[in-house]
Amino acid sequence: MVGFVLSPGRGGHLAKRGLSVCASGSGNGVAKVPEPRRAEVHRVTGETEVYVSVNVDGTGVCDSQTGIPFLDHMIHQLSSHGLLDIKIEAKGDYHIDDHHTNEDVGISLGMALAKALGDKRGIRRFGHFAAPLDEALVEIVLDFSGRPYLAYGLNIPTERVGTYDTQLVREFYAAVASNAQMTLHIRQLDGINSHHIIEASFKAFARAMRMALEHDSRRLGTVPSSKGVLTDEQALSAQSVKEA
Ligand SMILES: [Mn+2]
Repeated sequence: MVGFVLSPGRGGHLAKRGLSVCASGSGNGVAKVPEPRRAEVHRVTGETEVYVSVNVDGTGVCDSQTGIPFLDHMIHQLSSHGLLDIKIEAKGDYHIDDHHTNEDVGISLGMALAKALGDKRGIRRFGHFAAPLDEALVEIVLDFSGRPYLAYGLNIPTERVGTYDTQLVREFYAAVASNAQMTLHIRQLDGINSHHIIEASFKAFARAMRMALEHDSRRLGTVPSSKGVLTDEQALSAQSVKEA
């Protein structure tokens, strides 16, 4: 397994311009009926244009049109098993390959999650799940710590699933972890079929996120950190400035 530290706001090889972000409903911890945690990101670069909306308190409604069919299939796993409402519209420089669009969808989804969660009051913070898909078994352990880190342990035996380059799985997870400010460990416990291994990882990721992001009533709306802070606001705002 290879671990590496991600710098917040990664994605610097892309020429960024035209970033806009809005968020609502992060809550103040005293509302009787918490507002749904939603955010939108519209991100435009010289290589891609990506729109993402996320409702963390959703019911699993998904409309993903990334132009990359296998990635859409995986986004549907996140939505369905994470009970996240996700809408994605993306277009990019597919004539080169799917790399930029795949990564920028991950960046935008991670940014939308970070914006929707705000200061992360009341969440459980940690999540873990091990999901099987036939012979494949993948475990995800994650922490919405404010500290981007990815330990990626998938060994996918084929270069492609359909038209999807399986190297892009790692790129997608790295982009989400970096921009959602998440510590993310992915362990493959078993598996032979590439489609099964990847899909098991997304199912486990979805359920682990659901565990981490659900409301912890005993938290009483406080930030689940002994330091009192779980969001690197400086990194988030620096990213917005850098990418604007
Ligand atoms: Mn499948």
